[in-house]
Amino acid sequence: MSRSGTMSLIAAAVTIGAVAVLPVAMTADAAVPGSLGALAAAKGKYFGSATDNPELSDAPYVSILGSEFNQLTPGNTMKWQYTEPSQNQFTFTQADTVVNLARSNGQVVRGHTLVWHNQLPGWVANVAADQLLGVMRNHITNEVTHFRDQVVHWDVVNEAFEENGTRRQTVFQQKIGDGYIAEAFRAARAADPTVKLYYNDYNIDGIGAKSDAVYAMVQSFKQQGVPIDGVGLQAHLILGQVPATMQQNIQRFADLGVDVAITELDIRMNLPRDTAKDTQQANDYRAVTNACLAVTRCVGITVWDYTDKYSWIPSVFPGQGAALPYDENLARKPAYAAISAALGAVPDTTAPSTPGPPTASNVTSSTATLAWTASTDNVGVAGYNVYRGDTLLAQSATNGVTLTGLSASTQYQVVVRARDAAGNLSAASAATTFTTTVAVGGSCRVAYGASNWGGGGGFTGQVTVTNTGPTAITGWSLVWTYANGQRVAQMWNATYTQPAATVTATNVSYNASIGANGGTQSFASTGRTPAPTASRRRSPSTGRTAPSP
Ligand code: G2I
Repeated sequence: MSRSGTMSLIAAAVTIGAVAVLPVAMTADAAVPGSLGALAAAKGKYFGSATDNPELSDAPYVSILGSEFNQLTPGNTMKWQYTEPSQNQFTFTQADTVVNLARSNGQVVRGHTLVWHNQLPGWVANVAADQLLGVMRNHITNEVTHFRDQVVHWDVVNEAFEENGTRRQTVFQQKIGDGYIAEAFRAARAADPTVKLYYNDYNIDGIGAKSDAVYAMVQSFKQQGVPIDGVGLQAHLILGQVPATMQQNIQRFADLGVDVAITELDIRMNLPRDTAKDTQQANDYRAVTNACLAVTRCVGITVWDYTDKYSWIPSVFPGQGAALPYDENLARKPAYAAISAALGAVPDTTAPSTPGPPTASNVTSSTATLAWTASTDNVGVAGYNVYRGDTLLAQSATNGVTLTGLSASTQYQVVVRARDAAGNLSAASAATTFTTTVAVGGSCRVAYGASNWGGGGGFTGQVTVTNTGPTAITGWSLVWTYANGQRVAQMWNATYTQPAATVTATNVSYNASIGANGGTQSFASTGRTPAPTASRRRSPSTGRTAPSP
């Protein structure tokens, strides 16, 4: 069978099944319905992500990596520094880990990269000029042979041009000369006759001096029969600066008879993110996706990792970042929705089912725990909103929540509505009513001093209330009960009532406030005999205490 296009292979693998010549890793048929990978596959393309070995211990990250994308690129571990750290000592362990993960996910792999001036082990620079071509061929032969039938593309040569279109003066350029790129492609073809061979670079996304130079090289390779199959546009872009000529540029390469891949897409912004930047970024991702979709030979898009958590941008461009479709908490950003929509996702207009009525438990003066029967949704329930009337009291990712900050001694009638990721809200559940309990809180200490006068016919009382709690009190009453028939005769700095044995003394306007953590207020009284004896008691209630004199 021919290898005329990556996705025709994928389609063949899906429909024909086990075709002997097909690498297992090319059956990118496991994409989860609705994922970016599945949507792209339906358009005959892939949507992939770079990844890197240290990230593979992050289980939530790996879960999305496996379910959302149908193509992976190892971000580092296929590079020369990792694969041939000492001359002719090849080690592919880390890259194999990524390839095996991709295979288990049914994802195709782009090989990145064989010949690059960066991340080269130090020994390469010391190779004699007349030896370097042989060393480069040996590297290519070993790596391409190791990954034969495991990768669908190779970035054979990476970043060989300067911005003005001249050749970058790398060690390969200087010691081998202009012909090194063609030689690299020939060596790769000799080691694997069917893998797609790419030239990959940045700032060749739109038409300009640098992409013109790459265009001229591809054109001459085609004329001379140098085996090149594709051009990788890295697309490390800046917010609001998707080249207007991107689609035209993709098309002109396609017209030369090569495939085009968007190989390292990210769109960076000046931090911090805000809504306007997120919207612009979504528009930019849409534009890039549409540019690829518009050209049949644009075979797919790879984001240079999918989450801001693992982006290379902030360490290289200080103050910039947030360049990817998922944020650092692995939540989808507006860019995700824009890509998804551009790839043809059908908008979700189906609301979740109505949740069951909430039941309230553990009701206190300020909190209550609610639980309800979960809703279902055609795509997935994203969470629940709890309302009191029109007021949103709380949101919850699960079918339960503890409400906090409620008012004491207050009746609450609440309903729950489920929501999905598209923002569809279910109908409201049946209502539940509960009443918060009476407020308690704070604490106070009361000091009471009394002395007899008038030959035992009366007494004076002096009371000091101390607020031992952490919050100030405004308005207080002190309640106590006389044991032996005493009556208040007169009171200063408080008003009082004494219907029987129990006295309630309440602040007057000028001593209503008692400061936190030890603030005090005092009042005094005279009373009729016999004088009481006991004088202190602590009570836990705010500004209300009940000493038993
Ligand atoms: O620079 C962005 C990309 C431009 N196109 C070619 C790509 O291969 C390149 O990828 C980046 C990786 O994403 C980075 O992860 O290449 C960088 C090196 O030029 C990689 O950065 C290196 C750091 O510089 C090292 O300090 C670090 O040890 O990653 C290494 C592994 O984490």
